[in-house]
Amino acid sequence: MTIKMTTIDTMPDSVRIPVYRREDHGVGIVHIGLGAFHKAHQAVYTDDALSKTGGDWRIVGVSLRSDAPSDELRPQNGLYTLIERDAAGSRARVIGAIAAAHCLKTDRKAVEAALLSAETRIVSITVTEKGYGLDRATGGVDPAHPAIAHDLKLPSDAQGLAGLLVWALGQRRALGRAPFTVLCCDNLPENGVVLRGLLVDFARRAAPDLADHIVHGVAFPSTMVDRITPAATQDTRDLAEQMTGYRDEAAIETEGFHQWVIEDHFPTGRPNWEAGGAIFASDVRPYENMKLRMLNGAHSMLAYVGFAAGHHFVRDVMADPDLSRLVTRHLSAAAATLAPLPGVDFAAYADQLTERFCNPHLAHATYQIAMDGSEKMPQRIFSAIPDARASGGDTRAFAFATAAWLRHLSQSTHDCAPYELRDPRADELRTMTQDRDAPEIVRAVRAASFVPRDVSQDAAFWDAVQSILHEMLTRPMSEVISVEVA
Ligand code: CS2
Repeated sequence: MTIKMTTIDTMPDSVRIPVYRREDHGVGIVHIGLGAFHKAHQAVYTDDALSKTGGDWRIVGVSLRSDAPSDELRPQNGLYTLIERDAAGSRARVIGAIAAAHCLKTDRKAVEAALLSAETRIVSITVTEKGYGLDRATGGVDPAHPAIAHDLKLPSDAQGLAGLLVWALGQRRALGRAPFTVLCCDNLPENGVVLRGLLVDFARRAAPDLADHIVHGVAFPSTMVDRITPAATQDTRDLAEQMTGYRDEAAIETEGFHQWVIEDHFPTGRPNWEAGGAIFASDVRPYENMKLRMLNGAHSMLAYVGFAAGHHFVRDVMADPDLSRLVTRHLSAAAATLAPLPGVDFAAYADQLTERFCNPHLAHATYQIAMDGSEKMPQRIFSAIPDARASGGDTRAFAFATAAWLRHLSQSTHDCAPYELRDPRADELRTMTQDRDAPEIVRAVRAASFVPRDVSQDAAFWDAVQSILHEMLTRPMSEVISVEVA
């Protein structure tokens, strides 16, 4: 008989369970973006902190739109299984850090209460790059982003992140409560600075008296977050049931590796995340650049090239010797653009990434990584190009990655099955790329708002992109890859 995961009273000994009494610990964090990544990363660090040093740091998880995450977690009292999978095997662990789960759309009152509670000292966020409504060119809000457009009218039901946080910070000030620390955990460079700029711009437009309060009174530490976490599937839930004996609708799987580098600026306190291995640094930018350009840059390149070459998962891409050489090339080209980081050997980091990408137990879909490219390419690929130029380095690897992205946007199916283009700018990108040749595509995309001005002006770079793209649009990807590595 299937036992649903509502308690963990009879877990097998092989499954690690929380060693703390959950009910003894209050809530200190509201987390917005209750997806697999949060459950595999910040919630696990918090679980470790609670196990080791306790504190009132349990988490109220919030999703802005979908009620699936809260519907899965609520009947399980916030408990869920985390399965770590790598060469050392598969290990199951139950995480107890999530105290409650809500969806803004359906449980607005509960979300508002959590954001305004005097006990809430940190609001952490993983809404993915596209969730912010950020205008890359200005660093402020994009008034065309649907949630921003709605929230700038100052409705009583803010839908987007900026509107909700500015509203909550304003209410807290009116109630005489200290502001919470805002902790961005998405893959954006200087993510704390970016989020502060976004909220200040939103406030200037919608609630000007709050802008100074946000600039001077609210802390926005930056962070580098890392753990490869594929979307959970039926296989994940079946594996969790096999390993624990419980049916867990909220189970997730991830790799063994995890990393979190955080700027230590928490005026209202924080959990002892060091217990889970978090590193506190005065400047996280070098770590962010390393991770964004090496891990995420190589990920995007291999996803676009691999998907077009017929590989469903990252592990399949890595099993293809030519593609794996392209990954190695990309990693070393990206490493060459980085300022030295004391104590970190980029070559060793690249080897570790290769091993992580090869993880045979993780079914990480290339199509998943390929989505939202217009939100990912700037920090993963474009940001490296001026640095490569400045150091006299080669930009071929970045041109190849860019061409592969453009080919993906064109939805050319001469050598693969039709697929849906998933990107918040899908309509605009389709107009720029579909049924067009390489020069037309390059001309249109080069001038787009999400391409930084210095990259847009790099004629030699775009010449290379155009000639690679021409090959990609006229020959099967497998042939283009063979020629590229020859
Ligand atoms: C991936 C990331 O989907 C993607 O774009 O590159 O989610 C990646 O797996 C994580 O950043 C790893 O920490």
